[in-house]
Amino acid sequence: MSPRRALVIVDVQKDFVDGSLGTARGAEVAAAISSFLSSDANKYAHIVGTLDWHVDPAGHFVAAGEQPDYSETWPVHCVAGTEGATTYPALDTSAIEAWFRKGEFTPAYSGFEGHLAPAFAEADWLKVERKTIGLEQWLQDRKISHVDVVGIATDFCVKATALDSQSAGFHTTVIEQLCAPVSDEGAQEAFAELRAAGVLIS
Ligand code: VGL
Repeated sequence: MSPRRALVIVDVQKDFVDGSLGTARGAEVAAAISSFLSSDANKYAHIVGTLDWHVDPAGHFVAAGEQPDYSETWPVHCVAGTEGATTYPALDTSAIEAWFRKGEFTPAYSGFEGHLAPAFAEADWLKVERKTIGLEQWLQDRKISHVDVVGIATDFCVKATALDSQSAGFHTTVIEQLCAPVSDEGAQEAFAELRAAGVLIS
């Protein structure tokens, strides 16, 4: 069977570009993903996005008066329903077919912890708990064999998403030029870990 490829675009949200957790290359990467989509979208059977979407994410946000460690505790970011959680305007979202939200009530770095964003009103979403389908099942239902991962941040959510993708059995590639890291050092460590797990870096 010929490969069926999906593109997973991770967390290209305002807070991760120029908001409370901005990344040096976030804006450039958002634009680069858009131009990649204009030339290469037809390579993919499906294109989806993930969103960090926090309501009350248990210890993920730094406590009042303390400093974030930028590893487990972070400045407040991507609060559900706020401007900072929306996609960065330079990202062309027109080819993105479905959105998977993660992190409502726990820290969640991997898009595979996400669930399909419901089509009903925002206020209702906060009252229902994750009754929608997860990313792995969604991709399996569509007979996807190969997953490419791009987005923000290389060393956190891109890494976690690609590792979960590979261990769910999808042949997984991270496209380095379409990812922005929190730190360059972190990105190098992430690539080593990803390669060791069998993920391709292109
Ligand atoms: C992320 C830090 C905290 C990410 C999310 O999207 O990579 N990084 N929360």
